[in-house]
Amino acid sequence: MKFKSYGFFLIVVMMLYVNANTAQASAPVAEQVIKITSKKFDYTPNRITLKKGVAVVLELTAGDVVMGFNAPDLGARADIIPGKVTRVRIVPNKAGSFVFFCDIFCGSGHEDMSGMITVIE
Ligand SMILES: [Cu+2]
Repeated sequence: MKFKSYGFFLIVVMMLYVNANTAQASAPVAEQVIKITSKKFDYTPNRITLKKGVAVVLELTAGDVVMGFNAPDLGARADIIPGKVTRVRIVPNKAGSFVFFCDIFCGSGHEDMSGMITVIE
């Protein structure tokens, strides 16, 4: 009887061990999410620092009217529709400072609606 329960204990330990290892191997690495809100004529935040080669997801929302988000040097562009969350995934492949701006006319002040993404090594 004593031997039997010891065997059961061993099996449980083995199952936990296997389970722990599988969980470790298959757990996806969560990508950092950065929320950016836009309204006439600002992005908040308008300065973002990313790491080269590290993927992030920008969650863009618009407070009042349809806005654009365009970071041409990083190959990222999207329309931001009020009431919707627009997700843009960026994997920066070069270090430097890159401008992003609104490319949908949203009123007088639109031309100054921009921000900066700094990518560090
Ligand atoms: Cu605009």
